Amino acid sequence: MDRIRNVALIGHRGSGKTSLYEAMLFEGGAVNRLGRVDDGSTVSDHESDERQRGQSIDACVSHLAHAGREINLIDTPGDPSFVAGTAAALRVADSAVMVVNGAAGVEVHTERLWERADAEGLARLVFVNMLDRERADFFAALDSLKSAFGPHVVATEIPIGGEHDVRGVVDLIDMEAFVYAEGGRGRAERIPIPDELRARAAEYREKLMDEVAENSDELMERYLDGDAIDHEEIIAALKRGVTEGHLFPVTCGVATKNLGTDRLLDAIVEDLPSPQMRGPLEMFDGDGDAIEIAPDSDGPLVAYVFKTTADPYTGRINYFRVCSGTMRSDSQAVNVSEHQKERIGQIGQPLGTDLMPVAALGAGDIGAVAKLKETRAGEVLCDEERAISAGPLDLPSPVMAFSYEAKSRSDEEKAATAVRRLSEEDPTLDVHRDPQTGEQIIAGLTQVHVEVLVERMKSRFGAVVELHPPRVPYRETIRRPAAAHARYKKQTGGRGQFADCAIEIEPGDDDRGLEFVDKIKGAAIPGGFIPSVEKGVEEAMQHGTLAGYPVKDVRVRLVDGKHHDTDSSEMAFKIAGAMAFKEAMGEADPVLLEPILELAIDCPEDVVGDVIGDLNSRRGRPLGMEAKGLMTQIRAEVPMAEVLDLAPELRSISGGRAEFTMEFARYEEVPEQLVEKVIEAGARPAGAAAP
Ligand SMILES: Nc1nc2c(ncn2[C@@H]2O[C@H](COP(=O)(O)OP(=O)(O)OP(=O)(O)O)[C@@H](O)[C@H]2O)c(=O)[nH]1
Ligand SMILES: [Mg+2]
Repeated sequence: MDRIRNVALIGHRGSGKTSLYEAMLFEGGAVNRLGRVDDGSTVSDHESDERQRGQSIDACVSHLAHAGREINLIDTPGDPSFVAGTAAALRVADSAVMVVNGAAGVEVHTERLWERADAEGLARLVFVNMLDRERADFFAALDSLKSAFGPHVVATEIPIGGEHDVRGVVDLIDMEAFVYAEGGRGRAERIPIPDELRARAAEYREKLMDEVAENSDELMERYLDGDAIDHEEIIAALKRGVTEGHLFPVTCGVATKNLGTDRLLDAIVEDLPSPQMRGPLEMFDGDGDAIEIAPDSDGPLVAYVFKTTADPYTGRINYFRVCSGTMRSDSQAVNVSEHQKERIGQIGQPLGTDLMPVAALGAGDIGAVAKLKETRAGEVLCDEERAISAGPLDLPSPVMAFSYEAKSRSDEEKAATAVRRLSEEDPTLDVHRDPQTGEQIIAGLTQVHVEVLVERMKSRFGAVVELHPPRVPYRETIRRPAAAHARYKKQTGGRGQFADCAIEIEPGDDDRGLEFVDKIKGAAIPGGFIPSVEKGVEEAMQHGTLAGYPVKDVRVRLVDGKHHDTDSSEMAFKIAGAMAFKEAMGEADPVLLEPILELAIDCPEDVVGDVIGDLNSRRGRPLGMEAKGLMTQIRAEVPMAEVLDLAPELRSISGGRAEFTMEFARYEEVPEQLVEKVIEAGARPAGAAAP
C-alpha cells in the first residue's frame, strides 16, 4: 500500500530540474548513462525543440524503483509559457520537489509554483541545487526560502564545502557526514562530521528538531527532556508534518555531478506521502458538487488523463493517473467526458517516450496508453458511464494572438490538421478563425509559446506557415441607453418579406456579452420569431458601428413589433433585429475598448529605472515593486497595444537579464486621442462595405 510516490519536479526556469531528473533516473537504475542537458542526451527534454532551446517545453513522466518503492517522477517546464504541462503534472502528483538555484535563492516562479503546489494540496520538499556554482550559498538560499514560505522550511542536511569544492553533505537527522566521489555512482562514503562544521551542524540540527517535534506531542516531551530519539521516530513525525503540508524539508546537492541525488531519492521515499497517505482526491459529480475518490484498487475505475501527445508517426499517447480501481491492459473503459467507449490496448509505465508494458496498474499509480480514439488531457476514464469530472486547471488565458498564413496550398491542409492536433496537447493555446477578418489565429501565453507551436507544425506535420504580428482584439460597447425601431419589408411579387421590431438598449454588466430580454406583450411578434430577432442582434454585435470590432456587454429589450401572417419569416425578423441594433448602437454613445494586461517584470536592481521609464512610454501604470531574491519585480498594467514589442526592448535594456509574464486584466476605453488611429486601422477587411 505504501509502495508508490508520485513526485513532480518544479522550479524556476533553468534551476536544474531536468538535470536532477536525469541524475535520479541514473541513480535509480532506470538508465545506465547519466543524461546531460548540455549534450542533448536526456530522457526528458527529448523533443528537438527542447534540445535546441535548452529548456523543457513538455512535462515528462518516468518510472523508477528505489529502495523497494516505485517512484513516478515528472519533470516539468519552468518557463511560464509552458505552464499548462506543469499545472497538469501537479494535478496528478502527491508531492513536489522544488528545485532552487543555490546561487539565486527563491526566484519569481519559485513562488508562483509553490502557490500552485499549495493549491493542489501537495507535500513539498526543496532541493537547493547548483551548489558548485560561483556565489552559490546554501544558507542564503535557505534564508530566502524561509522568508518566502515561512518558518517551517527547515534544512535536513547542510553541504560540506562550497562552490568548486562542494564535496558532500552533513545529514542532520542522523548527524552523519557523507562525501561523494567525483561523478561516482552509488552511495557516498561516510566520514566523521568535519570539525569546522560541527557547531553549525548542531545549530541546524536543533532548528530541525524544534520543527519536527511540533508534529508529535509525545516526541516533543521526550525531546524537551533530552531523551535520545531514533531515526524512525524522527522520520515518522517529519513525514506527518510534510504530508499535512506544514513542514518543508530542505535538501541540497549538485545535479550535474550526481551529488546528493541518492539521498534525495531516500528523502522522497522516507519523507513524502504515498497516494494512500495522501488520501482521497477531489473530483466533481454531474451537478458540479465535490466528491471524494478514494485510492482503492478494488473500487470502481476512475482514471484522470493529464497529458496527451500527438505525433503523426506514433499516434496519440495518453498519460493517466489511476485515482481509484485498476486499469488493465486489453480492457475497455468509458471516456465519461466524451461519452465514448475506448478500447484500452497495452498499458505501460513510461520512461520518457518509452513505455514498459505492464498488465495492470492499481489506484495511485501513473501509466500511459497509446491509440485511444477520443481521449485527451483533462478527461476522465471510468469502467462504466458515470457523471464525474476533474474540474478545470487554473490556467492563464491566451493573450498573444498571431494570425498565420500557410505558405502553399498543401501547407494549408497540413496546417489545419497540425493546429488541431497540437492544440489538443495544450489548453493554453487557442486556435480559431477571426470572424472579423477571416484570418486564422493562434493565441498563446507568450510569443515564445506561439513560436514553439509553429516550429512543431513544421517539424511534426511538415506544415510551413508564416506568422504575422499579433493584432489587438479591440472591442466596442455603449455608454448610454437608446431605442430604435426597424422595419424590414420587401415586395417582389408573390410572397414578400415583412418584419418589424422595436428595441431598447443599455450598457450591460461586465463580461455578460448580450443580455436579451423579451418584453413583448400580446402577440405583436409571435413567440417563434423572437429567437430570430435575438439572433439578428447577436450577429450585428459581431461588427460594431464604430470600427467593426465585436460589441460586448449590452442589454437589449425587445419591446414591440409587428408581423404579417404570410410574409413574416425567421429570416425577415433576423434582418430587422440586426437593423434595429445598428441604429440603436449609433445613438447610444458607442466607445472603443482595448485589452489591458497585468505585467510582472523581473529585472536586476540596476535596470529598474530604465524598465519603469520604458513602461511609462507605453502608457503603463505601475502597481508596485518588490524584491524577489536577487531580482526586483515590477508589476504594472499596460494596454496590450503597447506591449507587442516589449520582449526585444526589455532584452536590450537589461542585457537579457529581465523576463516578464502577463495576464489579461480587463477591457478599458481607448483614450480619446488614440481612437481615430484605431478606427482607421479598423477591423474591417479591406474593401468590405461600411456598416
Ligand atoms: N554547475 C551546475 N550546473 C547545473 C546544475 N544543474 C543544472 N545545471 C545546468 O543548468 C542549465 C539548466 O539546467 P536544466 O536541467 O535544463 O534546468 P531546468 O530547471 O530543467 O530548466 P527548464 O526546463 O527550462 O525550466 C544546464 O546548462 C545545466 O547543465 C548544477 O547542479 N550545477
Ligand atoms: Mg527542464
